[in-house]
Amino acid sequence: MGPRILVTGALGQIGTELVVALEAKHGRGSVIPTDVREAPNCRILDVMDAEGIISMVNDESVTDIYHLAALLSATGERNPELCWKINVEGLENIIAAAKANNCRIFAPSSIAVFGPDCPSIAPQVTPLNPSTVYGKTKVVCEQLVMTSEVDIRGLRYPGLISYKAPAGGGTTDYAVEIFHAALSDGHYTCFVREDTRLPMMYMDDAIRATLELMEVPTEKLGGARGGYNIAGCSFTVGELVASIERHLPEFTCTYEPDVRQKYADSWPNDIDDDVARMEWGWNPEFDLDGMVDAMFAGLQA
Ligand code: NAD
Ligand code: AKB
Repeated sequence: MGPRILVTGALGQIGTELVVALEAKHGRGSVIPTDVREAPNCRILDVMDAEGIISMVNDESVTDIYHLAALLSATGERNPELCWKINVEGLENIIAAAKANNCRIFAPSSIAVFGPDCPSIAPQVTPLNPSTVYGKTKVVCEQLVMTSEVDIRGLRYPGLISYKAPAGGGTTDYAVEIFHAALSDGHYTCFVREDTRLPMMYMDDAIRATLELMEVPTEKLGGARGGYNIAGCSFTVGELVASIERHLPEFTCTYEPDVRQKYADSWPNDIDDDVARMEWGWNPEFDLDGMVDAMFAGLQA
């Protein structure tokens, strides 16, 4: 018997690509995509519905849960109570169902766990004092991962860049929106300053990291299991614009920072991912230009 894989939040930016990758790896019938929103080939599952999760896990003999349902930073700051409920209580509900059925869980964390007191290159182990509610929920989720008796693993994803699904209400969304605006209008008005530097990653690297982490035998994973730092490429918006101009020399970008500038400023510039590299061989493939080339190839195809 192969795995039976439940994916929550499957219609989001990551789920759209992770479901396809899991189906390619384990077979189409092995994956059960779910979301609170309706869509073809996706079952309705609200992660606030504790009983509903237990029933689905039981009825479908689920062995692995990829728990992607969450509210991201910008949406979360607008709805702090809902963000806490969906992110923290949602994970608690998933853990309860997994415990009763001996399932493994993948529960992603974020660079949002770091706060303004973090060094500009974030170490794996450092005080976690985020200033956003979203970041606080991710710190609590990492603690839940480490204190539950279930096999749960997490990655501190950087801002993820992809073309197959829109970004889901985060601060790093500008690095996705800019490509669509560049191709449709030749211009983008960016909501953070030109010199804003954040850790980012192309989606293919993020999906590969996720699949690789879930392959590692439990005994090989250390204290970073709740959220391994993984680095992709780190760049300023100005550097991103320059890379886009290699494809579109006429492209222009202007800057009108809004409240999301504050969240971006509270996060580190880059990530030290030595622990992930040493413990399970993490190695990113996409640098800034490689990511930009892949985005243009994907969007123009
Ligand atoms: P997203 O916002 O694109 O997708 C989240 C999905 O969850 C949506 O399809 C939404 O409909 C669904 N959802 C919301 N409330 C729900 C509920 N109550 N029950 C079930 N589903 C619900 O998010 P994403 O970018 O795919 O992120 C997935 C995970 O990865 C989240 O935990 C996020 O914090 C983390 N992460 C993402 C990024 C990134 O840049 N995308 C970076 C760091 C961490
Ligand atoms: C966001 O900007 O909220 C997300 C994240 C880095 O967690 N992309």
